[in-house]
Amino acid sequence: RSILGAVAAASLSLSLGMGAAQAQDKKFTIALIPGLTTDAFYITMQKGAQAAADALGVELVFQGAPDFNPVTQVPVLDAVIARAPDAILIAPTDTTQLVEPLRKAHDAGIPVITVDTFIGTGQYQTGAGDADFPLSYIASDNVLGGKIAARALAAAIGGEGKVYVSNVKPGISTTDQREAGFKQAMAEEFPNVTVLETQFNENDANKAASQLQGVLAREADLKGVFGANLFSALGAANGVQQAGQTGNVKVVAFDAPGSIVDNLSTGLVDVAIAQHPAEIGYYGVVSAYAHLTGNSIPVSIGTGFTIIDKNNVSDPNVAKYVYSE
Ligand code: T6T
Repeated sequence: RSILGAVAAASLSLSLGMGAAQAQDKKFTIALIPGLTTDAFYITMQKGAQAAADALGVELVFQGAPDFNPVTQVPVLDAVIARAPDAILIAPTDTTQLVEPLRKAHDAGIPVITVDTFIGTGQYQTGAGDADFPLSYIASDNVLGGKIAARALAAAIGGEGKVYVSNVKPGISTTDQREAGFKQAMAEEFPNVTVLETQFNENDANKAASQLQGVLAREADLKGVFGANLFSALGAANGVQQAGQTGNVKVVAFDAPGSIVDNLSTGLVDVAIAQHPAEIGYYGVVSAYAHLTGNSIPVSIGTGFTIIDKNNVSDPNVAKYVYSE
């Protein structure tokens, strides 16, 4: 390496506050614990995290549970803590039930960053001493996402009629916030839309499909449904199709796996709101690395959305946000 190159590298290291030897010699291990492993959203997040890990020479460990549930996620977290990684990135599956399990990591000196979901209020590093110990929260703006969904569904149904939210279960920060944003926008902006009682499906698309048919049996003039995450949306859309109501009952989907996006052209799904999970994973690893090399990091990082419908779905700049399976 030229002297100039060495000087440039050294001054970069210094300006970022990291010792050059530390930055070059230590290979960090960063664990990523998703909400569940078999979900295109988290598979896409893993890809983004791996891209950052490769660029930074970090070892990424991806370890999760087969379903979105604190009962199965906490043992995975305990096993990861026992391996003493240099940092933990986690999508906590419950705002309260993951607080004490994650405090164990914090008490063991392992930095915690939450990705996608948060614990407590999601306000970290406030000095409140409750669930404020994670260093950063990296995610979509889920309240805004719910408002976007409300506006899209209201437009699809012509601004009036009955709709409901197909959701997972209370206690998950992301889907709680999407429902809140959806209801707020409907109440403030669309007085002629009636939002019926939320149907909770425990992240089971089959349950979401039968709930759609149940609501339709009770409310024959149902106009639309907002699926607040991948499995809620997929199930609701399947329910509409099975009921022979494609195009009559409008579907706005949060998340954008191929199985949802493929249904835009058939008219079964009107709009898919793609999150940018690869960016969440990427910035998760970059932030952990920055912290581990002596830099301060933002307490929250917001990633964006891409709104997909039948008119833009084949644009490569849109299609690149369809999730990996
Ligand atoms: O919608 C995503 C994620 O943001 C949410 O926290 C849980 O569900 C998904 O993983 C989709 O299945």
